[in-house]
Amino acid sequence: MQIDILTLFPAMFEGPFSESILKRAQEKQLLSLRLHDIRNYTTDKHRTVDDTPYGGGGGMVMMPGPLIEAVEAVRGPERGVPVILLTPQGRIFTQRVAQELAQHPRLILICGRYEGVDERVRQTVVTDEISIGDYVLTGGELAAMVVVDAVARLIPGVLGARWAAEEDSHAMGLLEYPHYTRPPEYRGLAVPDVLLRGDHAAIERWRRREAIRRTWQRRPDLLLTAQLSDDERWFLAELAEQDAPMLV
Ligand code: 6GU
Repeated sequence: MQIDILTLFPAMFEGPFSESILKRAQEKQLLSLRLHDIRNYTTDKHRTVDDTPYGGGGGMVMMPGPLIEAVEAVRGPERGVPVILLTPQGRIFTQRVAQELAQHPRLILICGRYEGVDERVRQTVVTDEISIGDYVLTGGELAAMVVVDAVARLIPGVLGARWAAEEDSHAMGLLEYPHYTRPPEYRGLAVPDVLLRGDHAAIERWRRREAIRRTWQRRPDLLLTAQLSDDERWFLAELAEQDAPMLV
C-alpha cells in the first residue's frame, strides 16, 4: 500500500514513521509512506500557503491553489484514489473505517491546518473527510499519523502471524480480556489459575467472558452489536444483574 501525505510540516512524521511496526512494514515493502510539503506547490516568491478569510473574521485559511496542485501532481493519472481531508468536520474514524481504507492500494491524506481549507479544495479533489474524535487538534498531522498507524497494521504481513489483527478488541466488537505474563505472583497479586493450567478450551472461555465483563463495565454501548453465543448472552444477563456499568 502507498500512502501520500500532504502537509506543511513533514518533519512531524519522522519519529512515528521510523520506529517499530511502521518502520518494519516499510522495510518489508508492504507499505510506502511518502511525505509532500504543500509549500513546494506554491508559485510566489514567499511560498504563501494561507490567506485571510473573505468576509472577515479571525484566523487564516489554506489557499486552494497549492493544495489542489499538490493533490493532482501526487495522484498522477490514476483514477479512484481516495483523497482524504483530515478535519474535525469529517466522519469519525473507527476500526471499521480503518478496515475500509486498508482495502485500497493507495491513499492520499491532506493535513488541514489553521482555521480550515478553502471550500474549493473539497469541491474539486477531496473524496472523503475524516476526524479522529470530538476534540480539536492544531492540525491534521497527528490525525493522519493515527490513520496511517491503524490502517498499516491491517495490511497482511505487517503484524506477525500470531498477532493477527482479527483478534483485536474492537475488531471483535469487544474490549480485550486482561493479560498476564511472568511472574505467577507479584506483590501478592496472583495470575488467575485457569491461565496456568494449560486447558486451552477453558482459557478461551475465560478470556471471552472477561472480555464481555470488561466491555459491560467500560463500554456497554459496544455490546449492542457484539457477536455473542447463547451461553455468552446468559453470562451477560448475569453480569447485568450483579453490577451496573461504570458511568463517567
Ligand atoms: Cl482530523 N483535525 C483537527 N484539526 N482536529 C481534529 C481532528 C482532525 N480530528 C479530531 N480533532
